[in-house]
Amino acid sequence: MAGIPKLHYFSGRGRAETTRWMLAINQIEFKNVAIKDANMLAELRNSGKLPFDQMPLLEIDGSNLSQSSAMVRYLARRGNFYGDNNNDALWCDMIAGVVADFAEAAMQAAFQSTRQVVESILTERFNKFGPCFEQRLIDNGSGYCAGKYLTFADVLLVEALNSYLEWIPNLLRNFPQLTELYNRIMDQPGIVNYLKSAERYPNAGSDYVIDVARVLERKLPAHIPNPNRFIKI
Ligand SMILES: N[C@@H](CCC(=O)N[C@@H](CS)C(=O)NCC(=O)O)C(=O)O
Repeated sequence: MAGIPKLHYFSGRGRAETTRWMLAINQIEFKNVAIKDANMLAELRNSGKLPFDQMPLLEIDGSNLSQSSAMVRYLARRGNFYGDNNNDALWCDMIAGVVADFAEAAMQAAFQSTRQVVESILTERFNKFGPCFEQRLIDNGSGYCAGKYLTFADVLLVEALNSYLEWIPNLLRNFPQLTELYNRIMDQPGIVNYLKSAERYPNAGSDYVIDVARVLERKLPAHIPNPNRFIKI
């Protein structure tokens, strides 16, 4: 028996969050394993479970999965969230690619110096990509990004929008198709349950940034006091 899937990562959303949403849409129960310091990371590195020496790590179905994009696609195939044919799959992959570009700014938000900086970066990214996402939904005509049904592309897009909305709540006011998609995905039972569960981390703040620096023994952004505190000398 493989047991309940385990997701090893820092104590936050970061690059593990898309996998959590894909576990959620599949209604697969899972546990976060929070890596809290350099010793825990060293132990994980020595376990032989990280083929590329990176987190996140997803232990599922007796395998150790690396690379969040591979985890997402594994879970998309497992739950039939990859469309009906090659063309749907191509659109899923194209949208997953652009959503990764779009989502990066929200993932980096906690590392920025002020709220104004974050809002200005996110607004610029949304102004670039938001109209393309809206147009894609109009062109596809099914209410979803790719093919006729819900796919992992929809889940990734809504996960990214959810992060943006935490900073800019009225972001979607002139985007009716995106709003409809957003509400539809947010109403999925697995997503509803995940978002109110103990496995959902809050929007990252400076605590998360400090956590990451402590685990990786890296420099903090200059605006955080004592930025070299975790560097070994
Ligand atoms: N493309 C990878 C990126 C993985 C990645 O950069 N992981 C970072 C933490 S977010 C890491 O493990 N850094 C430590 C290291 O590379 O030594 C993914 O999405 O899984």
